[in-house]
Amino acid sequence: MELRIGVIGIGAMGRDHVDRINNRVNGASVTAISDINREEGLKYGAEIGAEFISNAEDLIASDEIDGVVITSWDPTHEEYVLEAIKNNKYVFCEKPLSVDSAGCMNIVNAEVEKGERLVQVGFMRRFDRGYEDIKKELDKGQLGEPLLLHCTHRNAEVDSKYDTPMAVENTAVHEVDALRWLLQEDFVQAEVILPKKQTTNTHANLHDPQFMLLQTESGVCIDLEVFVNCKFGYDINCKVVCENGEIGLTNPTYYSIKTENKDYKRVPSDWKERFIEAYDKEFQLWVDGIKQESITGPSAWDGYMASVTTTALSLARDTGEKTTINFEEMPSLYKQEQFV
Ligand code: ISE
Repeated sequence: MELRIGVIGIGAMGRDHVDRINNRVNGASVTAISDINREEGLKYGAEIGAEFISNAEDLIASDEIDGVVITSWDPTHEEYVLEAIKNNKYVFCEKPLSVDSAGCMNIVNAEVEKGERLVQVGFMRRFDRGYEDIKKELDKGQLGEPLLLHCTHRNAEVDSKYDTPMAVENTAVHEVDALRWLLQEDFVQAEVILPKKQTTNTHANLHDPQFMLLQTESGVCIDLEVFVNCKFGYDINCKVVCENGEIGLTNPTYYSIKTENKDYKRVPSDWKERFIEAYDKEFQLWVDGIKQESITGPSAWDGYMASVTTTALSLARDTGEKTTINFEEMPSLYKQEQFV
């Protein structure tokens, strides 16, 4: 049976997910969409053969929808996810699950009250072949205990709406989730250094680059450079220094060009290119999970833990001090698949 998916929010990310659900993921297609821009929604709906439902709550409640994808404006995520849970609908929500930790906790509580997982959060890095392979190697144990991680998250450039807090909330949040999953540990301390020397390619509301430090429960130290106007491409690096060796990501490239005494390799232009396979895999897992009535991808609890960590990073940046990360106890609903 082909699942009927409704997508709320048809900006760039929403359309990207519509394309993958309709063309690359098996077993589902987008049959309805909703967006605050009625004219765009009607036009796009006609283009992809999906019904346009102007009210997102009506889309969520519809008997003709088996799963909901939320790619709308961040402040609307919490309300739509809660609505989906109320209507017993499986829901895939792009990060952030909510704009704050209290909002994420509302979702955790609603799911716990239902007694089953309905929510998957869009942390796609866990599905990237590079991170998966690093995790497998670390789990084998031959490299010994991880001690330090050196990471970079570089975007070629950002627009003038991207400001200083977004470096944590929109960008570093990916490392926050992926590294917690990789190390199978929670973070306990955060610090942010705003280097005095900034790139001239930034603007008044954005401090760029930023340097972030996290420490896990067992004492693993992570440094993360977030540099969102690096100019040369989308460059994601993660090196794990262990007792008996080092393991790191390479940018997936499928060819190199040799010319004029140089050897060129492509650097991806953005996250949609760099993580295309990871996005496809996360959606296939979600669709298969709906069919099997068992959602196993990143959970509402993972969304909450990412939020408490980014909140601490933001506070650390604003105060210039090391900040302790505090979190609630994990409900048993999430225990069996913790860090899978
Ligand atoms: C963007 O929102 C994303 O989610 C990308 O993965 C990230 O690399 C980028 O920095 C964010 O702005």
